[in-house]
Amino acid sequence: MSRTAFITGATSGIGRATAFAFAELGYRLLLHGRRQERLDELKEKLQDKVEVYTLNFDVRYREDVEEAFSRVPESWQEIDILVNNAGNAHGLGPIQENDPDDWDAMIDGNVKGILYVSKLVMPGMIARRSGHIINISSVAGKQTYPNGTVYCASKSAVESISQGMRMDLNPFGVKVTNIAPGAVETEFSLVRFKGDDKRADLVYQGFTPLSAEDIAETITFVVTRPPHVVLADILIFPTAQASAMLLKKD
Ligand code: NDP
Ligand code: 8X3
Repeated sequence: MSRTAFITGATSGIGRATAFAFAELGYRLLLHGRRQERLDELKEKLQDKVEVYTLNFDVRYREDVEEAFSRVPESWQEIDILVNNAGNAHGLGPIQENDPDDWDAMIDGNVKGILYVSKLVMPGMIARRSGHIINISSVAGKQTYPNGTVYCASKSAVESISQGMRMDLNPFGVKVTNIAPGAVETEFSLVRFKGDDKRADLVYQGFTPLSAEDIAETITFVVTRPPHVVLADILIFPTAQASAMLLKKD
């Protein structure tokens, strides 16, 4: 049977591009998101190539995650590759002015979401003594920037989770890769700025940002290394970027 990959947040951006890239590799795809019409569209587009099963839940709610996963047919529960990608930033501003609802969305979505999903997938990987978990962190997890405190904190937590997971899963031969992108043009900024598309577009003006496909290509490289090789931690920038804050714009 082909290998099975579970991608969270496959309805947009990096997750969606990774679904297409993994279809080229012939993986069976367990694709997740909250926007059902996008999941249906993905299934429609990819199912001629590979088997697709879609899952709709909000990663912030443990019971919903568990309930949705319990309904996944047994044949789909043997997951070889988990891409913990679902996540977003909500708001950009000084911490003293932040909306606490945005904190909840980021801490619950970006941190607890990874834990809840991984908790369900890790036992199978441990039992089979194989598997690969890829956590999508960010440069924001390595360098905090002003006005992004809580998003940065949430991605900093992802960095720690990746390190800890790698150690805890090491006895079982399960690989863990942390990928920390810089600026990637997706719906990320549209979500961060709550639908303000003009403000979102400005983020990517004056330089060539990474595309979702650039990250998908990186993930493809990561999962196609030989069994004895794991890429532990990858920081990937557009050429115009040198740090979380330093971007050479025209
Ligand atoms: P997008 O907004 O394009 O995609 C985010 C995806 O995550 C969507 O599929 C969305 O699906 C899903 N998602 C978000 N929150 C939840 C939730 N609570 N429950 C379930 N699904 C959720 O952004 P990107 O592709 O850019 O983001 C993907 C990952 O990459 C994120 O973790 C982000 O932090 C990280 N990243 C992005 C960078 C960038 O510059 N774009 C740079 C560094 C890291 P739906 O709305 O259908 O649920
Ligand atoms: C997304 C990149 O720099 O906007 O994680 O935080 S950044």
